[in-house]
Amino acid sequence: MNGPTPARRLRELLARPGIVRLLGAHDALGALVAERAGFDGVWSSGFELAAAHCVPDAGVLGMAEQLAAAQSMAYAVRIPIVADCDTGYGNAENCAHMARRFEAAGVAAVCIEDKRFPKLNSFAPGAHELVSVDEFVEKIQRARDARAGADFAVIARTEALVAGQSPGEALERARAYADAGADAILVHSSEALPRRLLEVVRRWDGRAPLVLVPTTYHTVTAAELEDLGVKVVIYANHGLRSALRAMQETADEILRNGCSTSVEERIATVATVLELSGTMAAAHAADPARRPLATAGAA
Ligand code: SPV
Ligand code: MG
Repeated sequence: MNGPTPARRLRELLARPGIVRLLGAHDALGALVAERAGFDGVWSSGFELAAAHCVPDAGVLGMAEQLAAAQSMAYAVRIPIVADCDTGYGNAENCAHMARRFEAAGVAAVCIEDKRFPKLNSFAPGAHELVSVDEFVEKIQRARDARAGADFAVIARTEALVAGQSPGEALERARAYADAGADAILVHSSEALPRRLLEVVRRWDGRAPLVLVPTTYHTVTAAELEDLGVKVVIYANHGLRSALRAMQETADEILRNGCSTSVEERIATVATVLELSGTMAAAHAADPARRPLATAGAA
């Protein structure tokens, strides 16, 4: 493979000034859309993947399915893939296996969360139970120890605020996870007005980069988060949600009108689909040994 590995590219993004923006995806096409739009990387979203399979985002899909999705994204684009690995597929031993497999698949980073299995999506009503700090620290350490190269990143996500804990408790967990070697800390919140989250951000001592997912507090801009010291922002599910709405409208309209003419102006052309898929085919033809270049002129 030419150039730096995906893991190295993510390291470089984390080291350079400015906020890093990831877009959620659940397949190679979504990842390619993110890359072409100019996102720095892709969030391989468990929520999107579960929704695409019409199953709850509650630990129903396993590692093999999430790995296959992340691998196909890593194959299609050159921007780094950060894989949402839910709770790490079991105990610390499973986390070691997870790290080896995702790294070997060309993924830049894995992200594990401190929920008890089976996790529940953070926006779903119900009990959000966490594992102990010690149990999660062991998962982080085993995942890190299992890496083949030092660039591959392990991101630790705390669901303390989602579980109703205080900013102080969230900070305590975040500090323990960073001290255990997590390369970045994702602090999740399901609040529309993220007062408790912003308290965590303000009180964070910077021992590891902070990652935020502004799904419910979407009026906060990336520039504002950057000013607060946040390093990575993830738009976790906006590709799927926009595609879903468009697909529903198209399906309804075709049945209502008896033909597709009224939607043709709004939907992607067949030529666009051919071009996006053909880009990969052309790259294969040019050099079968090389990863396909998804974006013309990509470094
Ligand atoms: C995902 O995209 O799967 C996430 C983010 O984990 S969230 O859905 O907000 O939990
Ligand atoms: Mg998820």
